[in-house]
Amino acid sequence: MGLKCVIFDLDGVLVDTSVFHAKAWADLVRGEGFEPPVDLEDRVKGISRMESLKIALGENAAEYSESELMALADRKNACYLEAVKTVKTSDLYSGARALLDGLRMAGIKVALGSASKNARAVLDGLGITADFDVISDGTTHKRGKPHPDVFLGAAWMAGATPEECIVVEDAPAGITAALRGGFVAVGLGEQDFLDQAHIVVDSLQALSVAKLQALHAEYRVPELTGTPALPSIEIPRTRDYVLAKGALSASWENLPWVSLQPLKHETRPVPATRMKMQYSETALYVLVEASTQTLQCTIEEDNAPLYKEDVVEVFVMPDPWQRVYLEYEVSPLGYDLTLRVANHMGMFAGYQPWQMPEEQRIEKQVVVQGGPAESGACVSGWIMEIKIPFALFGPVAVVPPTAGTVWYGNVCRIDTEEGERTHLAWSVPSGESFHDYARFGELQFA
Ligand code: B16
Ligand code: MG
Repeated sequence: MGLKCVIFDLDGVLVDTSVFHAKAWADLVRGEGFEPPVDLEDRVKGISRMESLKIALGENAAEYSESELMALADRKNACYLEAVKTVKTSDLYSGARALLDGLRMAGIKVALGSASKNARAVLDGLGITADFDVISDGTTHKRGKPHPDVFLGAAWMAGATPEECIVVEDAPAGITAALRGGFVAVGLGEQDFLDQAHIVVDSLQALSVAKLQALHAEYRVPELTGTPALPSIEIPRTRDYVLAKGALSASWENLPWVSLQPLKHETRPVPATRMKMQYSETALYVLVEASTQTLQCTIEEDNAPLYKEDVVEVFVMPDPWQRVYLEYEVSPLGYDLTLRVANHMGMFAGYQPWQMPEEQRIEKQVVVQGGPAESGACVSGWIMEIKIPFALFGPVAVVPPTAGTVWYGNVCRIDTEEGERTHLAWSVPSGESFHDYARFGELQFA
């Protein structure tokens, strides 16, 4: 399967309009009597207009109503559009013209994947609108990066799957979006800033059609071919309830099960494992049914390394930008471990115990089926139901989520039989670690 389409980000990849965005935001914020963050330009790259405004205002955003914020965004946009009027053909980055021509001659589609609602005005100024087979931008997709929407839309319009495309991006949020969508991601800029990318180059001049084809062949993820890039689960709303010992809530009954898959290196028979989710005004509920033959669970205390034995692990990451997520582990005996993980693409700030006041505590119940709840016992499986209060995420997300909110997460499991460990996940990571948050699935609150 060859390279069918190259998707270019706009601001910072084809032209240096990032400075226009940053200046317009800084002028606006100073006009309001505040000082913008020093790293404003980097932080708004690829981020949608309203999210960028909140970054520019910082905690001062709380002083404004929604309609006032909209008015501020409109004012910034008017200034930005004034600046964009000056964009001309000679502003096109070096190497762009040759690359666009080369792709055209090679029959590879050229797409734009920009979060900007003003992308067409910029392309027109640069005189390159006709070079694009497909334009996917902020006018066609509401959610900006790090959501993969604009890239998935570009691939779809180009008649290609994500695995047949390459994304070229200058912003960390854009690289995350590309990886989330299952694309090969080429970073344009500095290695340290874009370390998530498959490869980073410092100029478009370093890219040619042959080089892009070689990168695509090297980094595309063959096992994703023909499958949706990332799973998503629609989480229905239910009334709030307290877990009842030994009895499951009737609200689970009509919800469909979703299966966990083995990680790609598994060769042994895979124990059937499935899960469901629902949410209330106050909490996310997760139900997991895990079949097994024998239990491996010698640890009999909370906050211990449960992942060394049979375990179910639930990951919840409300906001990919925060790079902080919940990891909650439960053993078949009902012992648990609650961790707050700060992870920037494999750079961990340790695994910190999540110290919770009472109202943030995760409720759980575990039932072993077909045998006694003890390590070494022959059983048929175990069921775990948990209730994760949204209050837990207060510091890292807007809570509670409401209809339309999208968070990210995963449900994983390790099962041990005769000393061999089998790893399963709802959203299969690209490597062996469950901490591949760029490949967490979408939790869609209905
Ligand atoms: P607008 P890209 C992004 O474009 C910019 O990098 C980002 O700074 C801007 O806030 C966003 O577009 C929305 O732009 O206000 O013009 O709709 O990098 O995805 O091409
Ligand atoms: Mg950009």
